[in-house]
Amino acid sequence: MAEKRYDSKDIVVLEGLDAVRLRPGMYIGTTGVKGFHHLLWEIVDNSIDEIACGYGDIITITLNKDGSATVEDNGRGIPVDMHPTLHKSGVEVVYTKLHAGGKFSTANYKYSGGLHGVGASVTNALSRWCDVTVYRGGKEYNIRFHSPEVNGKVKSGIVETPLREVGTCKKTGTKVTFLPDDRVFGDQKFSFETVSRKARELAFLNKGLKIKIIDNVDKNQVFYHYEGGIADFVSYLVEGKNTLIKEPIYLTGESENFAVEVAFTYTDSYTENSFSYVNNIPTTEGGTHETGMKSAFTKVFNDYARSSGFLKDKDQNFLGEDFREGLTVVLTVKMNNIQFEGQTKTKLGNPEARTKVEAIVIPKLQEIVNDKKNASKIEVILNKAKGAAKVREAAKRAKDLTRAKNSADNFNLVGKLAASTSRNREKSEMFIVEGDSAGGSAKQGRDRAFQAILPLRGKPLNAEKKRIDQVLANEEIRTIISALETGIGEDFKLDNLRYNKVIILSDADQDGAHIRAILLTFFFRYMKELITDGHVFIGLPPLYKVYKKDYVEYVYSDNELPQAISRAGRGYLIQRYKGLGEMNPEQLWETTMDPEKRTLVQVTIEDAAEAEKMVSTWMGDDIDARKEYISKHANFDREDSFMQNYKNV
Ligand code: 28G
Repeated sequence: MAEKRYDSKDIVVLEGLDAVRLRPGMYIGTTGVKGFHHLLWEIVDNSIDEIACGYGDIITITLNKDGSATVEDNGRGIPVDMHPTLHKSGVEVVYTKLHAGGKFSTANYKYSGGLHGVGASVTNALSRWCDVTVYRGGKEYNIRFHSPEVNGKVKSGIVETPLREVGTCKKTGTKVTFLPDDRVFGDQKFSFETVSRKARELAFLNKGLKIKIIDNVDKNQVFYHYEGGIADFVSYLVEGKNTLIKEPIYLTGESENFAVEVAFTYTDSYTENSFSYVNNIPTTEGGTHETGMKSAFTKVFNDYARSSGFLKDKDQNFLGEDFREGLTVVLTVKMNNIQFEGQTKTKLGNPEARTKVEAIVIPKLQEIVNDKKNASKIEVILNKAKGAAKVREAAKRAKDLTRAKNSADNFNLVGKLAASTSRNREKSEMFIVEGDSAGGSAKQGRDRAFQAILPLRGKPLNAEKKRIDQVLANEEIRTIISALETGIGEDFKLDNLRYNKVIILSDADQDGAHIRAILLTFFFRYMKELITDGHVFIGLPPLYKVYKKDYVEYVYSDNELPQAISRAGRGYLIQRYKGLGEMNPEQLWETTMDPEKRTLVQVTIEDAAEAEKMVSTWMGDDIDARKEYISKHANFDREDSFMQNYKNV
């Protein structure tokens, strides 16, 4: 491409900076931490644009002791010649003119073939002072802006020292230092953590870009540089997880003024982890570009599954979601005139993004799946989708069955649930109890107004190789679903919850741990909010009874046993409870169910995620992995991590 000549006249502009100070929120969203750091990213954006145009490769960000920040790049340097109509230098125009309608940043004007972001003037407007040095054509230039108070009114970002030549130099580039105005932001400081995190993201998103951060306040520094770009990003995201594909799959393509990059891999988890961006801006709510990518994946993988015979004539196509179980993907597009939608304006709305992404990704992905070298990777993807589809179908069957049962008999709940008599949801609890005999004791010992009991018969879930789909088909699980009245999956409605606490009571042994893990996995996958909203608990039955005549103490962990013994004094006896079933109704009530005395562990989403991982290993096909996992993690005694930080609820 022939080198274009740019001059200050190329800068399109207009509108004064006082408007920015009047309503900062219009330009930077908030004047909180985010907006404060946004000042920095507006400047860094210009460096990135310059480097993306092919000029320079490194950005240095310095956090200074006086609270200011410095950004330097080794691009061409902002033009310093006079703008023909504005009669100002290019650099002054960049720092003092606001593009009309620059609401919520500048996003609309990037990626238009080297047009730099128009946000630098916003940063200047909201700074006490802003100092710009340009290294260009063998000379060093400086211009300084400030925001003084004149007649009780702040003048935003006006020239303090006009542009002048201050020396000679060999290098080229731009260096900007600015001090965020405490009259706008209060006494905030740049956070090395925050700056580093965003800088790393930018380094991932802009392959080859070097970013160095120097913190002169807390004496810290980092450097980011990723030759693999978003492929390295994906590797970073799956660090510490079990990947099913060694190296991430990467593809890229470009049509006129539209560029796409995709990198992805699969892990053994069941959740999707996707990140998308447009012009380096995160699209947290997704949008048309994501839709295009997803439909490209679905089409290409389904076509391949069909043509390779993985799907037989009688088989249905996979759904898109089947291909996203365990998927970690990063998508970035670069385009013009981006439109944001959604609750937080982080959803790409441009309809053409969908078709353009499809038009680029479909043929590139076809090339990849048809490449013999990738055969084993594609096999992994298809098998993962097959597993996902199986679970999806089983879940649907279970749901249909539950619906059918619910409508058939609305009041007497199915199975062996002993419902509570009060309809007070706030106070109501459902105990899921391991074993018929403990279930029987619990039914007799309970406060029947508020406590419901669902016994899990014998070992209904004992088979190690049961998959979650089989679990869903299990009658007790279906009873849980209908008893809670919330529905599952997409239909889940927390507002309909019949029992405010769901309490799992299982034995303190391997089988008990297994049942508990399966139940948590079920809640994790199909009723996640039940956990995140704090409704799921583990009941802690005692392990020992230390007693003698006229003395009884229940002991809930091995740790506490010695003290209990010494409290009891001479002549004590110990009963060790091997299971809940050994307790009579009164004992079970007193030790485990009475809200005044019992100990419950509230299940966190992390606990449930861990349980899910355990169950998938437990039920997976890799027998060695299963054995290793069980011996490593399944010591469900009271000293394990799960029981460590229990609290009374
Ligand atoms: C260090 C902190 C922030 C920048 C440049 C380089 C040019 C430029 C910046 O031009 C004017 C408007 C639209 C093209 C462009 C230099 C062409 C030739 C530049 C930065 C001209 C702005 N020579 N480097 N702006 N554009 N670095 N770093 O701000 O038409 S801003």
